[in-house]
Amino acid sequence: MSTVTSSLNKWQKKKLCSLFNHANLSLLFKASVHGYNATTFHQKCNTQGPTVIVAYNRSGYVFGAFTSKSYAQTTQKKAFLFSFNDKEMKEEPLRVVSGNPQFSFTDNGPNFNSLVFHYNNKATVYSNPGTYQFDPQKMHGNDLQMTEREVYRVEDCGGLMVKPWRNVQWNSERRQAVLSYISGWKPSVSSVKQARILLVGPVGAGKSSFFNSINSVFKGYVSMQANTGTAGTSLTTQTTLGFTVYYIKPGSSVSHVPFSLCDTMGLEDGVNTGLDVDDFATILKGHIKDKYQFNPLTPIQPDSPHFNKSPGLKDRIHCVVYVIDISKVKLLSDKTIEKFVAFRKKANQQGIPQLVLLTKVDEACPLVAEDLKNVYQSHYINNMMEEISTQLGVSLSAVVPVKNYYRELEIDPQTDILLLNAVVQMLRAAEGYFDHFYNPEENSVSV
Ligand SMILES: Nc1nc2c(ncn2[C@@H]2O[C@H](COP(=O)(O)OP(=O)(O)O)[C@@H](O)[C@H]2O)c(=O)[nH]1
Ligand SMILES: [Mg+2]
Repeated sequence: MSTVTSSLNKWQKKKLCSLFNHANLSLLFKASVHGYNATTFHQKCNTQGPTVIVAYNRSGYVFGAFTSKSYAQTTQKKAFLFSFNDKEMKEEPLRVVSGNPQFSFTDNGPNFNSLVFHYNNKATVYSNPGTYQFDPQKMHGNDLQMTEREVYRVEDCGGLMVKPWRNVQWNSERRQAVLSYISGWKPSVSSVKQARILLVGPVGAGKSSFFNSINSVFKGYVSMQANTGTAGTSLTTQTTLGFTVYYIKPGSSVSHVPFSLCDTMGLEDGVNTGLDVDDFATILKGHIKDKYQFNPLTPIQPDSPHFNKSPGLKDRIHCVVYVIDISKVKLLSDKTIEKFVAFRKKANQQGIPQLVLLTKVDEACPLVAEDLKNVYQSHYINNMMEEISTQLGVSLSAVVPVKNYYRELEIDPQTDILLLNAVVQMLRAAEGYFDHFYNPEENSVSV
């Protein structure tokens, strides 16, 4: 049997693998061997789990698309497009157009609305940017004639380390102990009853789900108080543009837990979209009141009824948490990173401690999906935590992974423990703010 070999050169393979944390790419289909034939294509590729399709054109572009589930599977997939070009190695060696899966599967083959790689049994692609807003020039140089097309199965996440690199006690005693610790925690400043924790991150990162999850841990049952879902679905403006302060009341108690979670609109990277850096700074200082609706075109004005003119220490943000989907760490655009860095600068100026919360660890690594206790043994999770720590310039100790409740009906001790550990880190960070930046004698913040 002849071996079908990949047309990717070493550099191209490395670039591509970096998107999948050095997963193995196993070649399933190659047009020059199997033909530009839809029947063979479907036979070889339809039920292969995560795959990446790669097209090569005469102009030297290598471009394609990833889907997280089998082509033929109708349940929701994650998908993204990518493109690179040998000639541009120095400038923009790899471009990724991320986004919600806008994918349909037709007789022709996978359609990433609208980039169709297998089209009319010919060596051409159909390209007409639709839901995926790609620039055709950058994607394929407007050259739709393919010299080759391949499909690879994306395999594995790097396996497990022998020992976990952070120690977590996964038993129910520990869960109870952490719950009691948090419930009994108090800010060291008497005028503040609750640490105010701000959640910021791209739409769909899991900010609202994180609040729901923490609320569920304290309630003792899964509660979906905050609306969740990704952009493009039936979200109301209130959910996408609002600033909401959430307080949590444990099921067994009359008083609230000693922290509140502030959910904000998404941090998108376009002009006049997403949370503005000035609005962010205004939130940090405590000027923005609960239920404010952001206007991406203009920052909040001091005459707004939602503008608190003289915020106290209790209204300020005591800890900022950047929420990021862990499987998107490699896909963050330069613009998004720049925005995070601008936010970090503002928070640093005000001496506010910051953490990174990496969500969806279950989705990112199958070994963690199988058993959450593998979270600190997964090479993939470890790599992503290190990567984001470098990208955003935060120490690794400030990066915490979680799995949110998002489809479960019952809480589960392991999920709870990881979530509670994240809260402990947030409270410790907030404590640092009170210790370092608050002068009780002057009753003021010294920044
Ligand atoms: N697998 C998985 N999915 C999650 C997790 N957290 C959130 N999600 C999903 O991601 C979607 C977007 O989350 P959401 O909380 O609305 O994001 P937000 O825009 O940051 O508030 C939700 O509909 C959930 O289905 C997680 O930890 N694991
Ligand atoms: Mg939300």
